Amino acid sequence: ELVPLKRALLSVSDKTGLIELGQALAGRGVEILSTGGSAKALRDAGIEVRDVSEVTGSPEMMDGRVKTLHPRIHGGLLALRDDPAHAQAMEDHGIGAIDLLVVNLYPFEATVARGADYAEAVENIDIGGPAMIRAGAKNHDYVTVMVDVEDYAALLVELDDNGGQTSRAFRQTLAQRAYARTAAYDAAVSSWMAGAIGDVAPRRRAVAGMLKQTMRYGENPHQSAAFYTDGSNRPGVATATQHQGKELSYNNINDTDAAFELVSEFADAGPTCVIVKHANPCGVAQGGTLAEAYGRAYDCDRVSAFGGIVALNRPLDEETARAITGIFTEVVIAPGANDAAREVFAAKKNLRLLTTEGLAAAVPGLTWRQVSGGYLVQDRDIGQVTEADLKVVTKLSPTDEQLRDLLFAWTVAKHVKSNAIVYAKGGATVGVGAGQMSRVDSTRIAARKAQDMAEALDLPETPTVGSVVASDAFFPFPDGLLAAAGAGARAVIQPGGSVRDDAVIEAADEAGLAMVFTGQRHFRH
Ligand code: 93A
Repeated sequence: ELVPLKRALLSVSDKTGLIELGQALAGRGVEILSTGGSAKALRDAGIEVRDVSEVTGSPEMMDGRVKTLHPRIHGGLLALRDDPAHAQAMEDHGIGAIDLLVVNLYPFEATVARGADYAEAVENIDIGGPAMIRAGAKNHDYVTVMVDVEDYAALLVELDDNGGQTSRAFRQTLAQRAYARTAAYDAAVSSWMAGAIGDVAPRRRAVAGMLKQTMRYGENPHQSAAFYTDGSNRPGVATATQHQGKELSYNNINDTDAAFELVSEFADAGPTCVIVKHANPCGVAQGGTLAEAYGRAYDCDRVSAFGGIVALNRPLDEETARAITGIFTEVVIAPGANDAAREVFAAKKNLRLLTTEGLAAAVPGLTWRQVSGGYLVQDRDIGQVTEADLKVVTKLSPTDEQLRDLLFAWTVAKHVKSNAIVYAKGGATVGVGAGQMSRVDSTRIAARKAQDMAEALDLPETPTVGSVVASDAFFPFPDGLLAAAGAGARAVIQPGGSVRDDAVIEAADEAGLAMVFTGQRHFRH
């Protein structure tokens, strides 16, 4: 568990903090090995250092291309100290254990960023550094690896806390960071090279994950595209089994993911169906059976459902399969499908059927998107709200049935592009307004779509009458709320938190609405 720190190898391009670290280590009696420039800097500061070349008995050569690539170094990093055969090999070959590795790679990214020519960029691809980092990180049972100046201080705290030793948890954390660094480093090299040789095809250029499929085109026919798995093997579109139909397109995959992520919110609920179009749900419903759930989801917006993606929260059965084949559908994804259902689908050659091993779990993770010159990274939105989180802010409280619908609408709204407005009634959406720049527009569009459906289906009244409404973020003004009331909504769920909350609550009271605040927002862009 706790490993004493006796011997360290310091080899850094960025020498920030090096002297302080060297002094602190030497002060703790740690033997320091180091490469050319790093050794000189330490020595100049009066710190005792052994040259790596002296340890290896081999000079740094080929302009430094070969300096640490030697069994005395890699054996010292990789040896399992407690394995008798490894210990014997160390003795036989004069290999000393290295307990701490501090490496800061050749500044490849900075070199290409300042517009260096091809030869200079190549010369700045560090080979020995990543090799040592990967070796030490693999052997984190014994070795501490630091690749970031920012971590130096934490090491000293760790040593002070543990009497000059490091804990396994500490070494693991640093090993994970180490692999993130070498992965990003090689990604930068590959990405620079793709640009340098003019090859920007996604299937060759993308470097994260494993290539699963190259596509005929991307979001549009003039864009090439590829699909990668991330190695997590989690249930989802990337790991699903496709039973029939054409190859999935870029947009199919994107939409199927949106549908599956949303239906997975209902893992513990009764039969639930989601229909997605252009990454937004156009119908979500629960029912006594899966077929009923599908029918109710379809009735929310029959026009948009045409050519949509259907996701189910339980295995596809025959009755549901028949209902789905009533219209043109691109993809169906479900955690399984029985033989009878598959037989029904077999007659529809183009319909893709995907089955997964269960639903997607709401586990923490990261999402990222590209912006010009960089990436935006954030936690996945796995925020969930339960009845206990809700705060009633109006004179009227929602009824039990309204409460169920409010939470249902809220969950759906989380998966609708902002500004999101979702009307629901009896466990089914009856109007969805997505992706508008103004919240009041989303409110009106959702209500108008419900009106359209009422006319198309010849319903006695618009489905939004007597409904509840969810808003993914607060109403900044009473206008959106009043538009929802005008459409017949009787209860409202929204995060709250606007400077004009008082005015919005007052408007709700005047309109005779019940309103609850969640205290949590679900923007989605
Ligand atoms: O040229 S290398 O790929 N060959 C090596 O064997 C090697 N060992 C360490 N680069 C190598 N390094 C890198 O040298 C380290 O990653 C670090 O960035 C740099 C430190 O060199 P110096 O101590 O001479 O400044």
